[in-house]
Amino acid sequence: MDHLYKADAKFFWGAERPDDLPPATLPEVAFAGRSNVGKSSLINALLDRKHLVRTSGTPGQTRALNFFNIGDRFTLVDMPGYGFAKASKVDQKNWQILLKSYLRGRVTLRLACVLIDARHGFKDSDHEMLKLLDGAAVPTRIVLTKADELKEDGAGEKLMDQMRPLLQKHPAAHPELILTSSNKRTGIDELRMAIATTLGLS
Ligand SMILES: Nc1nc2c(ncn2[C@@H]2O[C@H](COP(=O)(O)OP(=O)(O)OP(=O)(O)O)[C@@H](O)[C@H]2O)c(=O)[nH]1
Ligand SMILES: [Mg+2]
Repeated sequence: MDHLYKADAKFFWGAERPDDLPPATLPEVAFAGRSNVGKSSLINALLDRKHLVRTSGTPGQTRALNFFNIGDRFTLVDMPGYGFAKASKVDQKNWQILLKSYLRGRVTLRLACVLIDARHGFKDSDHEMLKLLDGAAVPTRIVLTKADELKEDGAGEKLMDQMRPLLQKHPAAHPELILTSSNKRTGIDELRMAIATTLGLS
């Protein structure tokens, strides 16, 4: 399975508008989540590259849908974050339109990974995203990020126990969560496996 992620990874398209998407060919996995939750970092960790995707401590770093071809077998899509209060109203509106139209209409989209900061749990904007994915019937995995920032032993397990019942309201969401840290590489193999299994790739 690991060779799937060790293949050549190439950025090939940045979409800033809904009418500017690349042709729908390979199966796609999209990474969504609030601004600064760690989407771009997690993609780098999955692919074992430090700087393939730009990351930043400043929220709102990723402004387009960025498409990466992974060994001509599948496509990873890094999305702009939502819930970024400091972005201008016009930018927020445009990103929303872009995210919605992509997630609702993309025939090759096989999996959405929705990232949640393990320190904060679900926010309203995350439930909105999950509702959108339910409506579009896009299989969804919830991925907790920044587990290395949890101070107490067992805090990750405790959070997952609290969140699991909330997932029952979201039919597109897989019932189990994945706890990760891109910094410490926790949960990366588990996420790799979940993606490969969903795409039917080995
Ligand atoms: N402690 C810790 N920090 C992380 C981890 N992953 C990402 N970060 C930090 O979180 C910040 C945001 O990371 P990004 O990967 O750029 O987040 P993003 O979700 O792509 O952000 P936007 O593109 O702005 O929506 C950076 O300062 C990262 O270094 C992690 O596993 N642990
Ligand atoms: Mg980003």
